[in-house]
Amino acid sequence: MRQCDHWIQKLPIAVLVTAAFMAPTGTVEASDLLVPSQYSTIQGAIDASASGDRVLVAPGFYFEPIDYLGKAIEVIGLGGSAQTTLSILSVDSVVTIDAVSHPAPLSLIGFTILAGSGRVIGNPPSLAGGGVFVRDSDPLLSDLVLTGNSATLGGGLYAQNADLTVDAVSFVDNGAADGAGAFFVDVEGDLTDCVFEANDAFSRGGAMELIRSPIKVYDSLFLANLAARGAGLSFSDNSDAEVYDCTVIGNIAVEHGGGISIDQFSDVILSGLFVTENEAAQGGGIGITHFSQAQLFDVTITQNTAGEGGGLRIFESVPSLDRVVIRGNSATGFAGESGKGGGIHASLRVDSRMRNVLVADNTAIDAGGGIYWWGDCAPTLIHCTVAGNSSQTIGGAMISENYSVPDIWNSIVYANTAPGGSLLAQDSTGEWIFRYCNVEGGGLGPVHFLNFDADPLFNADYRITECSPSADSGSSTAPYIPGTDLDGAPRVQGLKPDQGVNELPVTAGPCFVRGDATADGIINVGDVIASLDYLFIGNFDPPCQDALDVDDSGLVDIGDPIAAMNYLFQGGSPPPPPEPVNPAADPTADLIGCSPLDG
Ligand SMILES: [Ca+2]
Ligand SMILES: [Ca+2]
Ligand SMILES: [Ca+2]
Ligand SMILES: [Ca+2]
Repeated sequence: MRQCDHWIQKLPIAVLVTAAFMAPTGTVEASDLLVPSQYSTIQGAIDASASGDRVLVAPGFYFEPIDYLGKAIEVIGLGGSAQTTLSILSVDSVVTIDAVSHPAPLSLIGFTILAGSGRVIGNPPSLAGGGVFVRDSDPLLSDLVLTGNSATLGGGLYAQNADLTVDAVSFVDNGAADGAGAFFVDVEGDLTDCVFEANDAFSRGGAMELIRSPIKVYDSLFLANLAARGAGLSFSDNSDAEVYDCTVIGNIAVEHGGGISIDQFSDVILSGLFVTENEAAQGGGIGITHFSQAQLFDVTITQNTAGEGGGLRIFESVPSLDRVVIRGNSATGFAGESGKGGGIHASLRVDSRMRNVLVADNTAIDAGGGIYWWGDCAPTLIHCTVAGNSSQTIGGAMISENYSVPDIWNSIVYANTAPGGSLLAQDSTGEWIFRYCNVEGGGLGPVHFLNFDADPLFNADYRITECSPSADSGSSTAPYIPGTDLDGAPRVQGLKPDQGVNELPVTAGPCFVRGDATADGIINVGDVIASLDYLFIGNFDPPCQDALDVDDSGLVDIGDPIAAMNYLFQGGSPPPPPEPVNPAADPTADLIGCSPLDG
């Protein structure tokens, strides 16, 4: 048995798992070196160790920089980060893991790492990795608290040319020029269950800056960090990273990307994110700039504030958005910015595809309460709802300028406000194409297909409700119809897709009164006349074709006005449901529609 067995009962579960699954390899028997019982310092134990060994550190406060000296060893604080602290006074990284190529397990587990200031690298020289410096090595970093460290690059952690596994690490109150919590260059790997709080970068990446680093981040919190750009996360220079199920809250960027900045050819996937209460001069929630192709899926961007682009600012980039909520953000014009684009500010060839996107309750001090499009933008919006937004000038819903032409399908633009008259607005070169949309006040410009204007019957979250005229009023010919709605329900239910972000179940679909062809709530001779007109003259455009199917045969033909007359004048039975006391969806499925666009 190992001499460390008496420690086992004190080991955190993560350490036990590590010990069980990472048995040392190699021909020489691996050893456990105990600090302070066998070696008075951690470095003393490392000096005496060989690759494959473990250095097991008892709880306490250790005041020394440690360097793995290129050895593949595990350095484990047996009491965990809450009981084991490592710090230094000299100008150095507290922990250095450099050029470890041996295949044995390499890890740093169970320490609070405090007050480091980094190692000198590069020319001109920078200080890198105040707390932990990793280069040319692939360590596991687990159960660490990196706090009160500073450096030029990576106040808490600097990693270069590494494949990291970072699990349950807190980065708190670190400072740097770039990447105050962590700075990654040419790094792969995963971060899971991490917390980045109150880190402060002078330039990019208050919490984390990634350069050419396609890492994956899971289940982490980015809270109250500061930077010039990307106060939470900053991705630049081809960082094709993926971020899942994270919360980004209360971060502040002096310039761009309060919560997240995605810049310079970075194709980032953001999924399951909640981005709220962040601030920046441009792009309060998220900024996507310079040829980046982010994919946002199931992302909520709410209550963020910026000079322009309160929720999202997109510049010269083509992100795609699916199932995204952009709500309650504001463009205030502060920091000398335009005050345009309360929800989204999109400029210069933003040819994005946006599906199931709710843009609601955003405000702009200047044009474009919901969305501001400028400069050759040709986005396609499918199943979007733009509602409840306001501007203090023009374009409460949206504004399209400088040769931009949004192509908008199966969507709803309703209940937006602006004092400048038009709720949609455009300059002399901007344009819109609306198809199969419900647009309050109608659209602007010459190219529109089959739209109408009728109260969509929103609930408090801008979902259409039972009997909405937008039910079954979208077109199945729209491009890129998504498989689900914003809430994950099957997208097409009933005869046709619904307009806007949500799809009603068949039973809540278009509502009508059978026999009431004129939709005035009464079945009388006027309905018979309208029905005959529809069948034989063609002047009558029925609000709902299904109301004409008096006998519910699934066909509208001469039998229907005959059935109506029989009921009205001969004492025949009334039309089957839905009846005047309870307008409802058709209880018997057929191929007759009930949209204002049918007929
Ligand atoms: Ca439908
Ligand atoms: Ca009637
Ligand atoms: Ca019939
Ligand atoms: Ca029927």
